[in-house]
Amino acid sequence: MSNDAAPKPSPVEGIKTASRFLRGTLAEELASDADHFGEESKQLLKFHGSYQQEDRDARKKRDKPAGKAYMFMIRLKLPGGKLTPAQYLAMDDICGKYANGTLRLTTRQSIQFHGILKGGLKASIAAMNDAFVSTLGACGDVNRNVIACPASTGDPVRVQMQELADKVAAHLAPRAGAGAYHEIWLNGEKQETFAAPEVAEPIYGDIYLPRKFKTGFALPHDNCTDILAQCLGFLAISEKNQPVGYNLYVGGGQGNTNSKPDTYPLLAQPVCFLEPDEVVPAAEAVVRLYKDHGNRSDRKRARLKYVMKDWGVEKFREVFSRDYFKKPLRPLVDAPITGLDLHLGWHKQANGKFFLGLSVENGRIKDEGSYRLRSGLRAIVSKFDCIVRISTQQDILLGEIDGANKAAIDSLLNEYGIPKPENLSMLQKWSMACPAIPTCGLAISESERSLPGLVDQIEPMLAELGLAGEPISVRMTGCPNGCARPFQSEIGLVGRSGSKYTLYIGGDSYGRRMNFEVQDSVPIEQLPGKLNNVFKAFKAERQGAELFGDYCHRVGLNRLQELIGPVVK
Ligand code: SRM
Ligand code: SF4
Repeated sequence: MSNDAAPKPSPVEGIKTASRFLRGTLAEELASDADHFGEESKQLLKFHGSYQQEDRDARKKRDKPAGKAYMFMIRLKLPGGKLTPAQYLAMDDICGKYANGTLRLTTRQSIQFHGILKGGLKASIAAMNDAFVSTLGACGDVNRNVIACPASTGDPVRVQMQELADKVAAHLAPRAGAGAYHEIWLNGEKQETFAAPEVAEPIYGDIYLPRKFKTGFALPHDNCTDILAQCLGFLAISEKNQPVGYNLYVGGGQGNTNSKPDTYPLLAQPVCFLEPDEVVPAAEAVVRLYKDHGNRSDRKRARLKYVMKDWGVEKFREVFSRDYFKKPLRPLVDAPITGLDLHLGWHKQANGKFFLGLSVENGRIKDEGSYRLRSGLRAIVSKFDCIVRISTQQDILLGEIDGANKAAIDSLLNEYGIPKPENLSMLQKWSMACPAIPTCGLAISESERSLPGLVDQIEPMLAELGLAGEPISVRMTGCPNGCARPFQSEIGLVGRSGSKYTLYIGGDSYGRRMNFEVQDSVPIEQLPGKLNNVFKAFKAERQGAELFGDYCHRVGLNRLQELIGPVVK
């Protein structure tokens, strides 16, 4: 037998090609009485924007091995995180009617709905589309939600960037898949605002991409979208506040698998400079390169970042330029990343109106006791007709607000118990957690439900040291897939098993650098004490206005390990 036989494609490859452009047997299974889908449909469902999940809390409570408590998550495709007031209010209605009464803002500027039962799936997706919001391609092996700085400042650079984000999203949206989507969820009706279904996929073909693909836009002084974590990144270059083009970055990603040492997070590499009208063709060219060269046999090593890693940036440039972009590449413009804006608080727009950024703890919009964020947002959006933008830090921005209404909105925030950003700790504003348990099937530890308690313990430590005003990013995930981008944060806490986390320290607040893995399997109760040792050393040894992550990076891994000490058994 020959050794050089092509590796066997993964089973998902077969499911995609046999699916007749994402149809499979989804319609039949949707119509059946079963409370869940079979394995093949479960894979195809992702392309339509939904994940089959299980209520993991219910699993723990059950005393007999009854069937799983199936439920579904739906994720919107929302380029740039933009919603009109009517669309936001429709999404709020849907979460109350079909889901668990919460909206979950994501790290890619989208909204997730959790806890939908199979019987409510079709009605939910139809209601989203009635509000002209699609879910097609929010998940699956296609270009995912395109992210771009959400600030509605109205400056020419952001305006162009946000328009290009829409264009890339539309260009890379599934076309034949749109036919399946309309048939299954919308009774064949075509939604006028979305691209018309086609009979074939002009870019993806019937095999789609080897794996998920992620695109982001950012500015050098405002990397709020973490573009170095993206498969494809466009960094806006401007002259005299006018957009002149984009530096192209390729090959970032966070996910890795504990049992596979050949998987790891990687930062995107700078490739070339593009003029604005080259952005869409370059996006298509990178996607086509990935389609042809990504690994289709091992889904754990199938992301574009591994093509970049295995080839190196020089070979990538050569193949990209010759075979896909089909033009010589222009040299990069010198434009280092120098900042990141959370866009919280009141800001003036170019048209004289205002936008207000509100910090949403771990992206969860809910009503709980006196904290009535969901009702408060509903009241503000309906009364003042504000546009809504979601940030990649899981926060919400309300825009197009008349200056005369600012005071009334501030008093509504008080009435609904919604904290103003200036009254929140820096730590809370700079923290993010993924959903993890009870909805995520891949979680090995808690995240969204654990981080707030940890933040509560760490805040007073920082305050006592006079460090409460420092921007220190803390990102927690329930497993190493990295959904809250923990490997680029100053403090990353990654679920290892149960209540133990791997502790990472030393990224920077602007997403330019990976952190160090400092200690594995740290029990959660030991984390505050260990971190406090590092905060104390930072306080004593920082140089000038050095930021926490920069200090940690400077002193290095050995010093950090010395500071945190061994795990206490
Ligand atoms: Fe993620 C899988 C949630 C952003 C890397 N992610 C999942 C799933 C769907 C679990 C699953 O496959 O069964 C999670 C659903 C949990 C739930 O109950 O809702 C999930 N990911 C999320 C969200 C909601 C986290 C959040 O706190 O907001 C984010 C939704 C983004 C969106 O709106 O599209 C989310 N996921 C990310 C990011 C951050 C980003 O894109 O900037 C990453 C790291 C970047 C990257 O892709 O490398 C990320 N998610 C993953 C991975 C690892 C992929 C890999 O390369 O190995 C998985 C697992 C997988 O794909 O097999 C995953
Ligand atoms: Fe689930 Fe892991 Fe992503 Fe958290 S990081 S949502 S646990 S896949």
